[in-house]
Amino acid sequence: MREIFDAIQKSAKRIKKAIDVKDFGYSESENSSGETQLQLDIKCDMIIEEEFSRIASINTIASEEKEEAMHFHADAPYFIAYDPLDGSSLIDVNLSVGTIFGIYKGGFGAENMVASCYIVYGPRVEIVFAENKVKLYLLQGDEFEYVKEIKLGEKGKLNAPGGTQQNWLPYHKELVDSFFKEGYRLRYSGGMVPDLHQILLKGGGLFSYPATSDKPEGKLRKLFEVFPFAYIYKKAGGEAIDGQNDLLELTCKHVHDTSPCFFGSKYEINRVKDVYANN
Ligand code: AFP
Repeated sequence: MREIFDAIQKSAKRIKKAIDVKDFGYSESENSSGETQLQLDIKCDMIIEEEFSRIASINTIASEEKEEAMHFHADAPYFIAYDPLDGSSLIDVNLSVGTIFGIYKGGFGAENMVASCYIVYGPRVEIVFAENKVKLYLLQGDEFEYVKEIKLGEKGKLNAPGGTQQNWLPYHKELVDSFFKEGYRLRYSGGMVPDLHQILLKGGGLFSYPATSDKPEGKLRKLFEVFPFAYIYKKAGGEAIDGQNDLLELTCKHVHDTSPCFFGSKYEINRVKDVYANN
């Protein structure tokens, strides 16, 4: 695991440099989710692929930018799914973006998850790595330094509701509104990494990306986005559900499967469970 964390740190530094250029343009191709790929998305994907290809303990990688998984070492234990540049449509307006990694042992699937990690590229570059504990690291000069362990409170103050309101189910809208009536503040940039990072570091709250009328299975991808953050939130003392079920109990049939998802501290997730159980 140490060599995987080292490869993630090297990737973070290289991706930070790749982001800091004037013009990166769009490529001719689309990714597996049908989105036009930024040349930068492809570049970040290649950086991570290159760093991981040097690690003997990695069996297979799957990237949001690649249609199929890529095999490295047949007898090695680790399978890594990653989103090289999540929220890349926010780059041109200079909002924070991130990279997400789900680390699995023996095969992809929530039941095999042994660690997860994300990088935030904002005013500062930070890494959050969760194995048994959730640890925050900050890039200082050319090295990442350990900052602290992250723990969620029982209840927070922030509400980050994803998806287009027009397509929310009525009871979901009532749920979101009820948090605002209770004094919760809206915090939503449209980047999963900074939005969930903010809730984690401010001690709690709720991030939701529900089933909507146009996307009944949600938007966010299980292996690259949903499972990694579920692992981190649970290890930090919070919870992560699809409305009813623990996200880490869901199965995943295809590399690019999606799921509705809710991440938060215990109080907010219990409220979600109550509403969704009765609808
Ligand atoms: P992009 O990578 O296309 O910018 O999408 C970002 C993202 O997958 C995730 O980072 C956000 O949480 C989510 O989409 C936001 O989606 P909505 O704009 O539909 O709320």
